[in-house]
Amino acid sequence: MQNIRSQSLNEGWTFHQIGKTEYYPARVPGCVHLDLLDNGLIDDPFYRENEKLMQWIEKMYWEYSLEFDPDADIFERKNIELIFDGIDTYATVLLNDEQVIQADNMFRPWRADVRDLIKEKKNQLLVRFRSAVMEILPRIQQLDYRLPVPFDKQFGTMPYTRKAAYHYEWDWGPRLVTSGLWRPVRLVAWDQIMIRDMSLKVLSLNSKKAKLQLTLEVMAEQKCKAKMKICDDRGRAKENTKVGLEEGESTIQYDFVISDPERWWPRGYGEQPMYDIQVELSAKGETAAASRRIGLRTVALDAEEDDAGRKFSFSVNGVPVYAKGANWIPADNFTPRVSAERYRHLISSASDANMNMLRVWGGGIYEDDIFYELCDEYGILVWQDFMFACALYPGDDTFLDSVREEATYQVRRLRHHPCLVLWCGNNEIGQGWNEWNWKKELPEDVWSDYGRLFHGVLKDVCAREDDSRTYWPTSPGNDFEQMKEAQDHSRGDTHYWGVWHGKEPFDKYTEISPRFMSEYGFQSFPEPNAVNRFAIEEDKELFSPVMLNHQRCPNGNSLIKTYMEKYYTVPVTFDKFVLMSQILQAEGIKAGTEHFRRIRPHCMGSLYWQLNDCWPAASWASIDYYGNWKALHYAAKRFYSTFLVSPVLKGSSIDIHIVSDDTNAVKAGLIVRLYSMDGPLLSEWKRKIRIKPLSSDIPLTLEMDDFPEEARPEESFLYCALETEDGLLAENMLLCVSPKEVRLPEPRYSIAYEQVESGIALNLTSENLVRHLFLSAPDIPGTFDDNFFDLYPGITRKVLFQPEDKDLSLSKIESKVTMLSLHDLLK
Ligand code: BMA
Repeated sequence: MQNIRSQSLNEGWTFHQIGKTEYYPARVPGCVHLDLLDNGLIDDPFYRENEKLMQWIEKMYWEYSLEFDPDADIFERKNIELIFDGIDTYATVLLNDEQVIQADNMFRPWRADVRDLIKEKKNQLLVRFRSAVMEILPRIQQLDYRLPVPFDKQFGTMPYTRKAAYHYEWDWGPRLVTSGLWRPVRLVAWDQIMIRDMSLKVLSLNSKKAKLQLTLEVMAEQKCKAKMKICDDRGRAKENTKVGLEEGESTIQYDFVISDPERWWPRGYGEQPMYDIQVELSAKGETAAASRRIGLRTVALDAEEDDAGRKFSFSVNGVPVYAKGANWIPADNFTPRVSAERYRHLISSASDANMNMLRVWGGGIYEDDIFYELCDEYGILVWQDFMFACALYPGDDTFLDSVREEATYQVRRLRHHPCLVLWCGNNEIGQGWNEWNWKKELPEDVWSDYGRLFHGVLKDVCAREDDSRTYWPTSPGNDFEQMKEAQDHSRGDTHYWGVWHGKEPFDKYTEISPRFMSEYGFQSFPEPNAVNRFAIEEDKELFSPVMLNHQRCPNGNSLIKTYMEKYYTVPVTFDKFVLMSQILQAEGIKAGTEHFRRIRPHCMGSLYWQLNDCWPAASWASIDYYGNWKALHYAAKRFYSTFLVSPVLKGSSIDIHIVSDDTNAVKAGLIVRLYSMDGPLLSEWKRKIRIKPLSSDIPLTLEMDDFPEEARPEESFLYCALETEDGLLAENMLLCVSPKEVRLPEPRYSIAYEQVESGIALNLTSENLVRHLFLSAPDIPGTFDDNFFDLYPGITRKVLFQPEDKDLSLSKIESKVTMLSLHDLLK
């Protein structure tokens, strides 16, 4: 962030297990599991049931060491700091045999002033990790009660340690309790001045000017006057001024203006211009520089009471934004190996599926900087939980001080990102207290501790460090107070698990009317090629030990099967079962999401559970661990598009809903066709309509009694399209009976391949209805821009395949593409 002298200490580490004599090379940033894997000391923890063999690792103590020489340019300076951006978790750091850090929280950096300890040559840096489990176990054995935990049932140490909760197992992830230097290590040195932190706040914003407030935290060797320069990469701000610095720490505040500002918008509402604001401070012959990339926008959460309960509606630059997206979990059990490319793939996939919001859920990590940078770039809003989930936490001063430190650091690190729109205290703890028997089983003190943490420490940190965003204490939450009753769907945000955990049918979604749906989900398996990467042939059975190991939701596989029996039939082969599970998931979530969009503005958000996976497994994710889009993700691209046409069967009437997230009114043609599934068109309705901005309407209602006699419900379907002169805005279809009763015809479609500039186009034309066509090109790495789609009689669909190897010939690809539709799965 600034031009002070800095030296990376990421290279050259070794590690060993305390009590053993073998030393091995280690990776920093990294963790002990990755180092054991790199050195061939363990097998891939994700393969088959290997996870079970890895449980010893969490109980061991590990030592990481580095011998280093500081750069001459560092060694000469008056001030030298050793900085660890992240230590996971209990560790003592020694430099040349002197203890310099005692770490106990993975979510904050650790620094030490090492000027007096550092030597010109051969410095010994040692980091001794203690087991996060063993550190806590003896302590909690003394207590009269245990704090409730969702998954770490055997030991129950999770809430006592400031470490990612999902490391201790979750209902979509393994138990792999890591230790290590999970973020970079470096030396930082300066003589006179150093900028510790830089923040920028938008004070006011209109089309003519943006008024910004700059805050700098500065360290100075002695009291002095400094010159301050502010500029930006677009030449809109230019300031030269003088500021006074105290000896030690000073805070400088300075207001300035950017003229003719270009505003930052969430995806779908406008562009995402960013300004790189650079600051230089010069004093006593030294210059310290810092910069922040910001976007200019205002954000507000309207959580006022209304006649229906309590709203939960975000607006950006004054425009109400319907939030469309999913919940984000860490992209790996071992996050240090998540590359920038993997982050980009996931965030761009969210954007490609027309999402505009992700919720960083509280059982994982405060994400890497790159996550928020990508969200800024793609216009994806971020709902940020603090890292607390599904458990109660201690309330002693040491714990609260540690959280205060962590939260202050994280809010300061992230507050300049335009993507960030909400701070949320925790995941499901208010709900847990009121709905999961905790209230009955635990002393009242525990609930007071909850108050101290979520209505004291975190609320205060947010108010002090970032008053531009709302702090929402818990999700789901009814209001801003400490939650006294069960979640109320008419107030605040909702987690609805009646479908899936509650075994309710998909159409139950349409019976609830939340104000903002922040969690709902349904599981599926990753595609056959992905399963092959963690399982062998004999494992490919739903209840095999390996498949059960890669399914962490109790009864998850039985639940998928039960739902499948209800809506379709269970295919005979495992590969087909896997594809069918994806179709089921896509249909279920589609039913929910379309409803939540139809009831706007009563409901102003839909975030399904969950976007991604941390290992290869059956889960609620729409993108598997390897980055493959499941059927749900392709469906999301359709059901989250700006315009939605959504037909709904109500008794014998069919309402055709049109939902628009466009800020402009649009003139369009609505076309509804009743087809026999075998091809013939039976009826057609056409309407010219004007779609109001940011709206949901029913421009057309059909009566099934008026349908021609040939339209047998189990053999006909309704096709809906919304068109303008420029092309198709949206399309959708409706079955008139449950999928189980449908009699799908034998598919009759043809395919023509065409080499186009960006890859290979597949032109698919069908004579009859083909449902959920799945295209794959085994052994040819590449992506289809659409998949698991329907083909409608006589309508050609163009799908683009982009092979990674751009030189691959058309005929090679042609011979490799395979196609399976729902009809094939039911055979
Ligand atoms: C939600 C989440 C997670 C969990 C998911 C699926 O409530 O907050 O705790 O993984 O349900 O059960």
